Amino acid sequence: MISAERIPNNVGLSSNKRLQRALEHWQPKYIQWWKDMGPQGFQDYHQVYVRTAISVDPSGWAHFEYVKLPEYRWGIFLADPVQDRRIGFGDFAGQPVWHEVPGEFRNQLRRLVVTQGDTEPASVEQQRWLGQRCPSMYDLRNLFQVNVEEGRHLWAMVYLLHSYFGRDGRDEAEELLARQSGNRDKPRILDAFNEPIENWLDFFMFTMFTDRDGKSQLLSLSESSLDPLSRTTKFMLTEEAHHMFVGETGVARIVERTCQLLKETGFSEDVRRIGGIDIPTIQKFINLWFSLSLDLHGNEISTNAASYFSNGLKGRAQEEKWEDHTALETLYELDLPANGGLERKAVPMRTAMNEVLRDWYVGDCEAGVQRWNKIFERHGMSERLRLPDRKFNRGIGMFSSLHYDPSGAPLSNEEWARRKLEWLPAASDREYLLSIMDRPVYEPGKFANYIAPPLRGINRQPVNFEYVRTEA
Ligand code: BYC
Repeated sequence: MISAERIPNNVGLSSNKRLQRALEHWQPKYIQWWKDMGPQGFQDYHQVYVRTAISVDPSGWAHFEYVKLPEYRWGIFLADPVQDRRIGFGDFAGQPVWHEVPGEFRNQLRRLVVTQGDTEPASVEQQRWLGQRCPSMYDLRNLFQVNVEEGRHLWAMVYLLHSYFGRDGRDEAEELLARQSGNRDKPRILDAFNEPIENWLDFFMFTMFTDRDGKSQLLSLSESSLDPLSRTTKFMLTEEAHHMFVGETGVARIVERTCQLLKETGFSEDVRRIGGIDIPTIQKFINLWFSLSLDLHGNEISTNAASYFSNGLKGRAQEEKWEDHTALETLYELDLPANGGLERKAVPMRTAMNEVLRDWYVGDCEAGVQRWNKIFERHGMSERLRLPDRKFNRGIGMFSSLHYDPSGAPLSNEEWARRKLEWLPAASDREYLLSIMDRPVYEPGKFANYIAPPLRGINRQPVNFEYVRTEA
């Protein structure tokens, strides 16, 4: 039986019979999906020290407790309403925001909500074996925190589908549990969410780069004229920050440990021989996940993106920072492939909205990479990590049929085929990573050899706190 107590919410669930009925039908399927496709081996006997939002105020928000994963209280939260909120961009700028879905934009909005919703369970599916290879109990707990919150983000999108999109919405909510990451017949919608995440370097890069796409897409959806969508995504953003923290600090701790290992051996050893992760491998995983996540922003020139903007469905990240909110007269300059080279062209700003968001995204990623490079500086080392050129390894957009190296130099098909594993993970790199991760570290306060401990624990607990415990 669905009750507001089991499902913390600020959407008036206890008085909304229609939503209760819809969730009564959907929730058991969700729990079944979570058990089948969620963290493998940690469903029945483990309690995890997680943050569970029990209300939106700061005390409810920072509530930590031990929970068995299937008993996590997935809730439905919206950010506080803004009085007299007005549409901030596009053709209807200045008009009051919508509290219901306008019929003419129903399909477009549903598509956006479904695409967003699809990524959430996909990521849980991708990560479901990682607990068996964790580098520490601290990391295990962080993985599960990310997983339950992605689950909650699915709930958020399902809330929108059930509440605002009628029968179609209910069908889409079921489909969100039917598609499966990497499944040949019923794959997840966006490509990056069909890639396996089998080792912890993949996981940290995913939470650094792909969750950051989550941030840029949620920022742009939080500008939406559809007020419930805006308020839902604003609330999701508060959780996204922790996911990127997990990714950024995870890679930082690997870099730190690699530097330590190199130093200990007087820079004379191949770091792999002493169980560390070498810098070229770290760089390859940056190249992979950054390029996959660039693809998630869609085509450089997109009539879909233009019409999302015109209709006020999806804005730019931090739309208030832009001066012209109609973007009707403005142009956007970008390099397009032409005659075997590149040509700088100006296109109508509205058609370039995916690229505008990608700009924001690249800047945000760049800042993170610079923070990693500070670790080398601190160790007095000259090595540096870098983002590959935007044209590198693209599967979506104008550069997807062309090849470039990480510095952006064009390559023939043959050169690309011959050299791509210099820049992207090879099967042997993955085998090596699995070999150093094959034994999980479950002892509190202990860390795998390839990663440094974090600077501090979660919620002011010590690093050696028992973040995951087995039921007596
Ligand atoms: N893979 O005009 P375009 C997150 C398709 S991550 C496969 O650019 P549009 C999270 C596209 O469907 C954030 N196909 O497309 C992170 C279209 O197909 P059709 C997720 C792709 O519609 C970590 C065609 O190409 N949020 O939250 O503007 C863990 C034309 O392209 C891809 C959102 O995605 C791709 N990568 O699509 C957990 C926000 N890219 O119709 C969670 C909602 C494009 O021609 N979605 N196509 O058959 C959107 O805003 C937009 O749908 C897109 C771009 C940004 C995805």
